[in-house]
Order: sequence, then C-alpha cells, then structure tokens
Amino acid sequence: MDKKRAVLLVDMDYFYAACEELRRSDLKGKAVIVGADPKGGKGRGVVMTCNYLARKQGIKSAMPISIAYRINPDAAYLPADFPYYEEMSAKVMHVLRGFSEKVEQVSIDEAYVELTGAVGSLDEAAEYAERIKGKVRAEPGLSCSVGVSFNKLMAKMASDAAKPDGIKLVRESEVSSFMGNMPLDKLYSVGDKTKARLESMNIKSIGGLAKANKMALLSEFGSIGIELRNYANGIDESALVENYEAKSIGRESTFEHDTSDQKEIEQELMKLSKEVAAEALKAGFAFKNITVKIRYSDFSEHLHSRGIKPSSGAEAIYSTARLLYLDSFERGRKLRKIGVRASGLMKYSGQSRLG
Ligand code: DCP
Ligand code: MG
Ligand code: MG
Repeated sequence: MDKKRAVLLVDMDYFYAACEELRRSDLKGKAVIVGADPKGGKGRGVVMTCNYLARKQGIKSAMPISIAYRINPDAAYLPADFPYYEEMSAKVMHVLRGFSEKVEQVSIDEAYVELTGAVGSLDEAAEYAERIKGKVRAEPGLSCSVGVSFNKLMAKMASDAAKPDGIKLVRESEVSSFMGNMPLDKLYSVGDKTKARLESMNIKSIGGLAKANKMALLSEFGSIGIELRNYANGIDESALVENYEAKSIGRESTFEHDTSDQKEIEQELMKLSKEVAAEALKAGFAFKNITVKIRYSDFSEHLHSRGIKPSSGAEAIYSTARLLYLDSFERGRKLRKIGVRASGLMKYSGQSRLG
C-alpha cells in the first residue's frame, strides 16, 4: 500500500431537484423541493432534497415537509420520480466508466473513480475531474462536485468541501489543515452517539481525535477507536469495490418513416450491433445473450432473445440479431423502431492489474 493513489469522489449537486430542473424549464429561478406532498402545510413526510435556492432559505434534506412549507409555500413541490432519476444516474455512471475501469457506485448520485496508475499526480487527477465535470454538464446536463485525494475517505471529505459545482484537491500534507478544525460528525462513520462519547473524553474536533490517546480510545471503543483515529488522520486503505450496474447494453433507433424494407432494416441492425459491440468493448464486457426488439407501426412490441457463445464482436451480435429478426418479423408489416441489446454481461478477467 505504498503506492501513491489517486481517487475521485464524484457527487451530483442537489441531484433529484437538478434532474427536475433539467426537464422542466418552468422551474427556472424557483425554489424546487422534491419529497412528500406538503398538502397545504398539513402534509407528513420529509424533504428528499431541494435546489440551492431553497437551501438558502433554510430548507434541507430530511426536514419535515410541513416545515419547508412554512418557510416557503410558493416553492415548487414535486414528488420523486425514481425511474427517471435512475436513468439520469445511469448516464452519469456511464460517463465515469469512460474515464476509468475502476468505478464504485456508492449511491444513486455518487461514485468513486480510481485513477491510480492512470495519472502521475493529484494535480493530474484534478484535470480528470475537470474533464469529467465538463462531460457530465454536456450530457446528461447536470452539475457535480468532485473530491480529489489519495484515498476514498479523503476524496469523500474533499467532495463535500467542493460543493456546489466545484473541485477540491486534498494532499496528504494537507489533511490536518483541511479537516483538523472540523466538528467530529463531519468525519466518516462518526454519528451523534459516537460524537457524544468522544466529547465525554474531551475530544472536540477531528484534529483532537487525530492526536487522541490510543489506549483511551481502545478502552472506550475497542479496535474501532483506533480506526476512528486513523480516519481522523486521513488514513484509509480500502480499495474500490467494483460494481457493474449496467447488466446489459442496448441501442435502439426509430426509422425516419415506418418501413418494411429488408435492406434498410438489416443496415440499421448492423449499425446498432456495431454500437453495442463498441460500448461493450470499451467497458470490457463480453456477453452471452442477444435480444432484438421490434416495434411495429401500430406500436405493438415484440422481443426475441437467443444465447450465444460469450463474445463482444459486432459480427457475432449482428448475425444473431439478424437471425432473430428474420425468424420473428412478420413480412409486410411496417416497422417503426428496432433495437439490439446484449445481456448476460461478463467482465473480462485479467484486464486490470489494479487492486
Ligand atoms: N436523498 C433522500 N433523502 C435524504 C438525502 C438524500 O432521498 N435524506 C436523495 C435525494 C438526493 C439524493 O438522494 O438528491 C442524493 O443525495 P445527496 O446527499 O448527494 O444530496 P443532493 O445530491 O441532493 O445534494 P448535494 O448537492 O448536497 O449532494
Ligand atoms: Mg449529491
Ligand atoms: Mg450523494
């Protein structure tokens, strides 16, 4: 663990509310709150998140919706649309996976990106962060904040300090100046209870915990006490846990005009197969299953699948997709849309030497 690491934590800004702003231009300049229905101030339930305008007024995540309503009854109150946020999240994760093979998604709106080996310094990692921000802003069109540091713990701490829409780099030599004076509950894994117990030991800040007597911590908390002290010193050797959210890769296209022209359809299938193969290759996936989706001009939809030998080549996809299409397509009926999907994805082994 001697090797210098470079890790990013990317966290979307006011995520659910930002997603709503993205699709509704009428929300511009308004306080936007996603959460329970306020029901004229009588509503139960809480604020899930809100945009920065609402935050300036004192509204925040987990606050009872009735209190938010008292603060600002004129805000836009919106119910959560999880499928839509998941879709936006997947787009963001897709961008991140374009920058590194090692990405760990930790929640709907945040992920670690390991850049160890890909960059020679944290300054270079910060340049990656800049490029990631630019890409995410272009498509799907959202803003995020990025912590840049030498491990996961510090990247996460840094990302909080980067909010909103910023980048914060924290070097090993800067740990104590960066977080020494922060309150204890800003530290990963310190909640209200642990904070109270630490305070009863006369430890009042992260910096205090960093220098606290190890034996005293051991006797109060057991080995977790030492772990907490390590965190306070910015020490965290945990590796990224890779997760492959995308269990399938698919592409669809809608024809300019509904068509039953076999040539045109096969050309489109070829194009889609190439796109799916290119994406699978980029992500380092092979797959075992191909699905073709056909939507006829009357909007009826048909799915047909077939297993193949693990592959990620465009030819293998196309030949299977074409067979599926020929098998199932009802001649003479016009197509509106066609799609190709590869699933049963498997990660290539022996690709990455990290971790
Ligand atoms: N969320 C929720 N309830 C909470 C906190 C969050 O439902 N108590 C949801 C809504 C958020 C999303 O999770 O949009 C991401 O949570 P974050 O903590 O990252 O908060 P935001 O992205 O909303 O804001 P920030 O800009 O502070 O990251
Ligand atoms: Mg967020
Ligand atoms: Mg988050």
